[in-house]
Amino acid sequence: MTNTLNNYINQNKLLINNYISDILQNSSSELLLEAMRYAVLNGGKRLRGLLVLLTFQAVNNNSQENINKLLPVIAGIEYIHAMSLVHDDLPCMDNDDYRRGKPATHKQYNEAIALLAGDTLLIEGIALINNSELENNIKIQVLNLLLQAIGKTGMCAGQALDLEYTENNTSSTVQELNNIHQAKTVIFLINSIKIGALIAGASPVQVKALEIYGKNIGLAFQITDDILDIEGQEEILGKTIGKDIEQDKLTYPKLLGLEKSKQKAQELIVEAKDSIKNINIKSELLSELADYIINRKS
Ligand code: GRG
Repeated sequence: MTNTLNNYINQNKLLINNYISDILQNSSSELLLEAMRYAVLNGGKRLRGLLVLLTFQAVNNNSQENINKLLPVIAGIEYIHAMSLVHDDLPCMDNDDYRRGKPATHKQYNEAIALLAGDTLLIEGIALINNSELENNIKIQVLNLLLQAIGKTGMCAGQALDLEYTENNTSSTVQELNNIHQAKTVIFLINSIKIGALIAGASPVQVKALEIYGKNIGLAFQITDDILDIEGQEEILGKTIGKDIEQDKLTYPKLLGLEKSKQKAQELIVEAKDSIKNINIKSELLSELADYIINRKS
């Protein structure tokens, strides 16, 4: 990763984490609050939040102005991402004991509290955006993009398809796998980008190009996730590796092999970077982030 991107990520991750730590307070249940804070503040790359910020700033010519008005949106998105990880780790889902290098929330507390902490993060994530100071007309569009990314056409559907495949172990095609990845992971990444673009007042041409960027980095991100499950180092990745093979998950390496999967991810990143070259935005950091997506170790 370049120094510029590294500094950008570190500085803004700190901003996001401090903000979440400040606002995630007060619940009628101390235990619930503790589990929610554990789930959302226990590490993580903050990729979705950073995509909102990076896109907003790229469209706005790197302006530092108005970052504060984005923070509730970024935090809301990160709450919802964290809740998806908490639920994903539960025994009835992917059944993983570790997340972000620490015991999964249901291991640190118990399954019931983890379930409730996830539910509450989802509710509070939406509430954060609902109570933000965005203009009403923008706010409604932001909420719609978010809900579309996680509901019956998004993450929940993707997770259901994933579980269905694993249970039935039917033979599958790359197209079917792309549909699962698209719903489970990619739409959330695309819509985080679109949310940043929308708040920045991007033109329809810019939004379209950024959407193509998101689709490409999103799929490359998920393919890299599949590759890291085979080649990653557990202590850097922060979660159990080899789960996909153990559970006979449908993945890119399973369908194409490791080398072809890496090649595909690389091609997607080239396409992603090309798509945002000529749309009159400050695209350098978004381009660098695209490279980081496939070179990351965690
Ligand atoms: C949204 C209501 C609602 C329910 C969630 C459990 C579930 C339903 C969905 C699971 C979705 C899931 C876990 C997708 C995997 C996405 C993925 C690759 C996560 C890892 O993301 P990173 O690497 O994580 O950005 P960090 O830890 O860096 O934040």
